[in-house]
Amino acid sequence: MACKPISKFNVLLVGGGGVGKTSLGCRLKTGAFVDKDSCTFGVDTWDIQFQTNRDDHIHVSLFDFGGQNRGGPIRVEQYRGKSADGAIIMYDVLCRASKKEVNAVLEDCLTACESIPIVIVGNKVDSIDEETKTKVIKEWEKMTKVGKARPFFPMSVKGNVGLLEPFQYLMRHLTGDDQLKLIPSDAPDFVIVTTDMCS
Ligand SMILES: Nc1nc2c(ncn2[C@@H]2O[C@H](COP(=O)(O)OP(=O)(O)OP(=O)(O)O)[C@@H](O)[C@H]2O)c(=O)[nH]1
Ligand SMILES: [Mg+2]
Repeated sequence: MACKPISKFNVLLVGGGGVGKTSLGCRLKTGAFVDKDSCTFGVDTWDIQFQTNRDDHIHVSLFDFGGQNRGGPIRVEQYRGKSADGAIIMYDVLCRASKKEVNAVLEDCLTACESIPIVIVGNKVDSIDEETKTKVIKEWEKMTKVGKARPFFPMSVKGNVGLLEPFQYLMRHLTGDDQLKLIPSDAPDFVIVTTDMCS
């Protein structure tokens, strides 16, 4: 059966060290959550196919940057080199230092790729209670209203919660289709279709 052509987008996945970026790439690609630290050196690429409600797929090259290295001009050049269509800035809701880094990372992204859509993800919400989670969301909503932040999405890679939302936001923006939905696969632990059926 003929498949519709696949839209392809490049997305930066950036933020401090240990916030869960590689865990997200791995979860989306394989369905697995690996509960151990393994620091990324340089940048890894995760090629992921998202199934959509339009009966097609969207291919995302997700560039997972190690967060241990400093930002600045080299980082900006590296971001620029990826011809990014969008970016996800991740922090760890338990780690103040990683939250503080968000602004600097946002600036680097904007310097490298001026007009791309950018979202912020607060990962590891499995480690906080509902009340704290609501507070975190409200804080970001306030900042977004006064133009000091970008859309915010809570996530738990470990708990498989909120993985699709930031991508759906970016893909809606990039395709201009605000009805677009990314569809989770039926398998309970797999959120994404990763087959290459249309390639
Ligand atoms: N509790 C909890 N732990 C998580 C979650 N996501 C990732 N982790 C853990 O956080 C640690 C760091 O995860 P990584 O994915 O390696 O973090 P990273 O952002 O890629 O780190 P760098 O490569 O150093 O930039 C690992 O021990 C993960 O198992 C989550 O949603 N909840
Ligand atoms: Mg990593």
